[in-house]
Amino acid sequence: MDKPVAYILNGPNLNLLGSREPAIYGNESLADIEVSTRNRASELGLSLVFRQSNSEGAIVDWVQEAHSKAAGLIINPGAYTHTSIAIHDALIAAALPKIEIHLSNIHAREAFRRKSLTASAVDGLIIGFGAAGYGLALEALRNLIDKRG
Ligand code: CA2
Repeated sequence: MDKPVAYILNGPNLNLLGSREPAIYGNESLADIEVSTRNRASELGLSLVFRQSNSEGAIVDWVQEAHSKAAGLIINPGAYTHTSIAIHDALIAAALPKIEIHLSNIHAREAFRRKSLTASAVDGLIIGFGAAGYGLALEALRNLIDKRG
C-alpha cells in the first residue's frame, strides 16, 4: 500500500535560517531541517513533500494542492501567521489533519507575534521547540492521520 503523504509548508524568510538570528531560530538551515524531517517521516511511514516560499499566493496554492493530494499538512506560515486571512481561509477549506508549527515561542516575543490568524484553522500547534518541533509535529500528524482512518 502507498504511504500516506504529509505536506510541510514553510513561509517567508525561513530560507534564511542558519544564517542569522541563531539565538532565536537556532543554527540549523532549512535544508538541515528538511534532512532530519525526511528521516523522521520515513521512520513514521510517511511520504514527505517539503516546500518553502516567500509568496503568500504560493502558500495558498500549496494548501489547496494538499487538500487533494495529502493525508495531512504541517505549516509554518512565518510572518504570514500574524497577517494572512488568505492562508487562514485556505486552511479552513482543506479538510485534512493540520498542524501549525513555530520554531520560536511566539507568545514570548513582540506583541505583534502573539496573535496567530492561522491557529484557529488547524487541529493543534507545536511552538517553541526549535528545529526539533518539525519531528514532533510529524509524530502528532501521524497520530491524527491514524485516528481519522
Ligand atoms: O518562530 C517561527 O517559526 C516563526 O514562524 C518564524 C518567522 C517569524 O516571522 C514568525 O513570527 C515566527 C521568521 C522566519 C525566519 O526569519 C529569519 C529572519 C532573519 C534571519 C533568519 C530567519
